Amino acid sequence: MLYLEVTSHAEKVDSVMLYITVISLIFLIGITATMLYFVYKYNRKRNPEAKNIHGNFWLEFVWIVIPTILVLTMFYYGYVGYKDIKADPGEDALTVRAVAQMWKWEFVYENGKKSDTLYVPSGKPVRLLLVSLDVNHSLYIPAYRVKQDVVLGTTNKLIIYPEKTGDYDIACAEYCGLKHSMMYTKLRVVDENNFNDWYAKK
Ligand SMILES: [Cu+2]
Repeated sequence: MLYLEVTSHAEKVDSVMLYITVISLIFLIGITATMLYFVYKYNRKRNPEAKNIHGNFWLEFVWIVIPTILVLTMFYYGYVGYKDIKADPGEDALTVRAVAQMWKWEFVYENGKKSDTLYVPSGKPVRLLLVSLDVNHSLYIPAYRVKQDVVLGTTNKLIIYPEKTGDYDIACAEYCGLKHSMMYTKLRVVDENNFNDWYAKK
């Protein structure tokens, strides 16, 4: 790929993106070429009299079946990626409540620990429970290719699988007022020992 992917989910999302872009490009070039060819072939000088065509079963069959199959494959790959961030990872996952409010994030852990940075251990799934205290927000981690709305009155779920250690941006991706564009924080992925030390500290 063109740039480094930090999770296998990000890799999948980028592949789907590439797949859809390539199919769209092939159609763009094909349709434009056909259109130009028809403009040339059927202009008034060459074809002074218009002919009516009433139908062509096989042509219609092909242009319905091929796009349907292509769109279904796009849907399938999208669905596989969607399952990653929605299917519950089970007992050994770390659960963190992500609390959004104008214009900051707070992360609350199972032992009561609170942080404005999202600390997570690498190699362990994290179940984020997203809640809002005021208006709608959206938790967006560009490097992970995940984004989920944080809706007032509901608890939305987002599953992430941190792999490579490092710092990654977390942004708010739903316009939520004056300082929306400053509603940034970090996802900090550390190895398990470092995480346990941090987690145990008051
Ligand atoms: Cu926001």
